[in-house]
Formats: sequence, C-alpha cells, structure tokens
Amino acid sequence: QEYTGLKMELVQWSALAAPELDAKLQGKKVYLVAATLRPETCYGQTNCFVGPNIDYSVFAVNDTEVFVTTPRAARNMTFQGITEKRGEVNTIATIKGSQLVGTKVRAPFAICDEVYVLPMETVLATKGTGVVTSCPSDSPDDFATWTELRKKPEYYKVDPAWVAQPPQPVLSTPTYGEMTAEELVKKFKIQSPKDKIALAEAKEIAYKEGFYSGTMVVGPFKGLPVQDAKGKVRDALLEAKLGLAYAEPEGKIISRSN
Ligand code: ZZB
Repeated sequence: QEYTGLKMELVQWSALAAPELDAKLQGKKVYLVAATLRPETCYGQTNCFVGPNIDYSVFAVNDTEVFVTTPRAARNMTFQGITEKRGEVNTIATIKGSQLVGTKVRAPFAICDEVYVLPMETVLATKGTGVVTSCPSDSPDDFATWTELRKKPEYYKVDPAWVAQPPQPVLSTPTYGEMTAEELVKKFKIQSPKDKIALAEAKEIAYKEGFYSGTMVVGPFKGLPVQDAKGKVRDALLEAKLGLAYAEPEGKIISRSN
C-alpha cells in the first residue's frame, strides 16, 4: 500500500503535550505525518485525528526535522530512506494520543490552513502512521467522528472551538454533490463512528464515486477529473516538501475494515 505522508507542521502543542515537548524540541521543525490514500482531498482538511489510546513516537528525521507517528511507522520510515540511519529510530519522546489532542498544526494546501488535533477511537495503530487527516466532506468516517465530537465535546475532552470548522467542499460527484460523506452518512442512517459496517460500505462508495466520477471544485486543478488531479496533487505536495511517499510493508495490513 503506497500512501502519501502529509507533513502537518506543528504550530502549537496542546496544554498536555507542551510541558513535556516544548523544551526538548527547541529550534526543530516538528511535523505530525498523516498517511492518506487521497492526497487530492488535502484542500478540504479541517482537522487531524489521532487514536487517544495509541502511543506516538516523537523522533528525529535529520538535524532539523522531527516527526510524530506511531513507533511502527517510525521504524518503517527508517527503511524507506526517509530518516538518516537505516533501521534506527532516533526517538526523542513517546506521547499518548490523548495528550496530543488540542495541538494546532498547519494543513498543507488546505483552505483552513491551521487545524486542531482531535481524538478518533477507530484509528488503527497497525495502519499508516496512526495520524489521520480529516476531510469530512469526502470521508464518511471523518464526518461521523466530527459530528460525534460536536455532540459531546465535554465527554471527549474537546474544546468546541477545535471542532468549529465545517466540512469544506473539495470535489463534486453527479450522485452526491459536494458533500459526498454527509450524503452517505444520511443515506445509511449512520448515527455514530461505531456503526462500522455501514461506515465501511459508505467508505467504499465514497472512494468509487470520488475517484471515477468526481471533479475537483477547488485548488489549482479545479475542473479536472479526480482521476487526473490525484497524481498532480501528490506531486505538488512532494515538490513542496509537504508530502512524502510512505509505503506499508506487504502482508502487514491487519485490517481494512475499520
Ligand atoms: C484522507 C482521506 C480523505 C481519506 C477522504 C479517505 C477519504 P483504507 O481505505 O481502509 O485503507 N486512515 C489512514 N490511516 C488510518 C489509521 N491508522 N486508522 C484509521 N484510518 C486511517 O483507509 C485509508 C484511509 O483511512 C486514509 O485515506 C485515511 O483517510 C484513513 F475523503 O486520508 B484518508 C472514502 C474515504 N475518503
């Protein structure tokens, strides 16, 4: 599985992460790296998700850059020429996802350029980097989680200001318009992020519709079919050094059915 790693630069650590990390990372450029299969949706990113119960590694990539991903992804990256020493993770700190919630990061190319880290219970530690970019216009999982967090901010220990940003249209499909995810969540009567079966079905449809019938409605590739724009957006991210190629080792994808 070939992902695009989206480099979301740290703007400000959450209150729970700052005391542990600020001093250790003076003068470094820090990025939360999200793994995405849909780089073309980067314009519509409105949040970033982490698993609250997952451990994350804060590790040095070189003299200047620091990444935050699961320890598993950090190790994989050392074998992909992303870090300096092959097979060796230069860990600076380990931090729980719940401590990262409320951190503010920059979202590459996004219409809302600064977004907050939120908790998503269904993030798998065994997939991608464990950091997920939220594009609630086109991802039913993202739309369902965002809706749930807005319903119960106190329960999830989320400041309502962190979930204030509404979904941003990225592409249009003939059947579902510019808010494919919301339409599918309604159609399948999805009540919460726990409706896994319906969400998996909605995701499958959203992928197909977006890829085969979608047209970009924002960004430099506005008007282009998604099929054509996808690679161009990915190339632009790599070119701008805001993206990187990240591959998942064969046979290690535990679940595709979240
Ligand atoms: C942005 C995005 C926009 C995504 C969209 C999807 C969609 P899959 O299909 O099951 O392989 N993701 C990445 N890592 C994780 C993780 N560790 N746990 C849970 N979700 C994760 O899933 C790949 C997609 O799941 C990735 O692509 C990422 O979200 C998320 F409009 O990135 B995506 C219809 C889907 N739309």
